[in-house]
Amino acid sequence: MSKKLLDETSKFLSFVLRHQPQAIGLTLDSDGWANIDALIHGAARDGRNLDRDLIETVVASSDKKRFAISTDGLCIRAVQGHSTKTVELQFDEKHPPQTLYHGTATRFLDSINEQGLIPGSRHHVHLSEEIVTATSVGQRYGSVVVLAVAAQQMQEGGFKFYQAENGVWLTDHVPARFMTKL
Ligand code: HQG
Repeated sequence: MSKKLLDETSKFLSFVLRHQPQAIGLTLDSDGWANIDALIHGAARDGRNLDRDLIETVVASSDKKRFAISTDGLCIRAVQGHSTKTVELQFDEKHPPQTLYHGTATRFLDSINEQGLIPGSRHHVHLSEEIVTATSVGQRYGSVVVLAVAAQQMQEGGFKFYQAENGVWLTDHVPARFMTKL
């Protein structure tokens, strides 16, 4: 299987499992699970040739472990990053490390200083444990800046933190007073 096919399929799975399942007539349950046969069927209607082997290879090789297959093997979901309103993943609250990082573009800084970090179209603000990860996330939007977030201090102040299966940290909002520019 070529890397190109795996990358394209990963992007397609992110699109339908996080954002627009309806684009291929797919239904996700409130925990984000989609039936794999229905996914293959819906993708075929869209002219996309998915099969179980390809899906499993994408799940196993995803650099960020974006997807999970259910223990009975019947369903697949994205483990974080959703914008679709029909899904509400249940995350357990967790104690974050002292500092987490968020990579963004310099052109967003004025707005971030005003409003803090907000989820945008996704359900949460995404934070990383590693500066290098935050840097590559921010680079997607242009000239990158990494913000250090005083996560423990936030939690002591009543803010909630969650961690997705793939290690990405999630919170609802980061007020500007908890952030320092690196
Ligand atoms: C910015 C990738 C203006 C925010 C990554 C970001 C991540 C503001 C953008 C995951 C703002 C939202 C998520 C404010 C936040 N004013 N801009 N007040 N507050 N922003 O893509 O964190 O490869 O929704 O800084 O690894 O970039 O898709 O979030 O630049 O985990 O698996 O608004 O996506 O994962 O962008 O990335 P996004 P993100 P995948």
